[in-house]
Amino acid sequence: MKKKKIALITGITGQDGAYLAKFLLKKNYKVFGIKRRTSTINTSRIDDIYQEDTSNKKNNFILKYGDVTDPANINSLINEILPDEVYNLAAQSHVQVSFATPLYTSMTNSLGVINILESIKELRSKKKIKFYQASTSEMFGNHTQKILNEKSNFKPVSPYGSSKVFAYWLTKNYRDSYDIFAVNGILFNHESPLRGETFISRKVSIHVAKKFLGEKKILRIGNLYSKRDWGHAEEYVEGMWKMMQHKEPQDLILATNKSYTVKEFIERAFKEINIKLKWVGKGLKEKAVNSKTGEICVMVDEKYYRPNELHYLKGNPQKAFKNLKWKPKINFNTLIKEMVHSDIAKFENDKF
Ligand code: NAP
Ligand code: G4F
Repeated sequence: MKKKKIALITGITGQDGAYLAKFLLKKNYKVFGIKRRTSTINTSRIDDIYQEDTSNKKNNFILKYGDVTDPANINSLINEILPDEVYNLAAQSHVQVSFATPLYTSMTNSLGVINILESIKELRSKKKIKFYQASTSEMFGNHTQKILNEKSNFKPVSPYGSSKVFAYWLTKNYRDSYDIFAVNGILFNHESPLRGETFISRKVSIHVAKKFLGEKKILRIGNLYSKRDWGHAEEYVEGMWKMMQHKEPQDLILATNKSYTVKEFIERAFKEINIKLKWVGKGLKEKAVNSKTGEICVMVDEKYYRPNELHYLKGNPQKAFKNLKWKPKINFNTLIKEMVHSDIAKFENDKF
């Protein structure tokens, strides 16, 4: 019988970690996830696949406590598990928060990568371990180029983006220097019902769902005019895996090649609950009212502006299509529909 492949996922409790773990279990992998100790339980995204009994040999999903900033912990876990593939999804992944916590963000997003790559390097005579790094479109910063590709240069505009550029180059350095199969997946924004609640897409879908269920609050929002290339996380984790199965390690973009403003996202989400928005005012005074009733639905709030903004993102996924046969199918409208209806179902029985 063919031996099961072993995957180790950092960032297992996050959006992508959860989708990737489920995807790999379906592919018959044994999956280990690294989870931080937290004062309140934060495993809701993976509770459906978690089994407590670690002695059961049929249990293919195992959680280990750890933190990518702790080299001793990472080294001992990689030595103990001896994975075939490591997917490094752990990050302080919120761009606005990275302006408030630049050092912590860099320790996790950059130095954490060194800890993993060093362990893989030290083990390479014993086992060839493949490495996936969760790189990001945020590395590109503001460009005049309308569609970004793998050759576009990096000029990040946030501590988060800068920390990820460092990690990108480390991944490439270890690949070139030590012949490690190490790849950067340069992923544009991807969302889902499992998206963190403070990212714009989920903040909006939760707000709209609660409004549908009777809540009266106003949605307070930052920059309405930045544009993002929004895909679905479930499709993107398949792309990660495909990159790791390719014969050559390659850094590839995953994106939809479509771009929409935050404003368009909000309009589309309200439309899902049959509210047509009418925008009035400008700048910090801009707001949206229900076009039928005049009720204020959305207001701009300076609190959500960033010290610097990445205004526009659109990626060209042609290379991933050609080399991996990876192509996103879920479009902007379908993504928003799924997110809003999932949150309506989630909050239907809750009091808020
Ligand atoms: P997410 O939901 O914010 O999840 C981040 C994960 O990293 C969580 O499990 C978090 O654990 C964990 N983590 C944070 N600091 C850690 C540390 N020091 N040690 C170990 N684990 C740590 O992010 P995501 O949306 O799933 O994204 C996954 C990865 O892809 C991230 O690296 C992100 O930067 C990158 N990325 C995301 C997108 C996107 O649009 N989603 C696009 C491009 C790249 P806790 O639950 O304990 O906080
Ligand atoms: O949803 P966001 O916070 O995502 P952002 O900054 O694009 O970063 C996400 O995508 C990156 C890939 O490009 C990832 F690497 C990163 O880890 C993360 O997953 O914000 C999207 C846009 C921004 O322009 C922001 O200024 O929405 C704007 N925005 C307006 N009001 C807001 C808000 N963003 C948030 N989070 N909250 C607001 O109230």
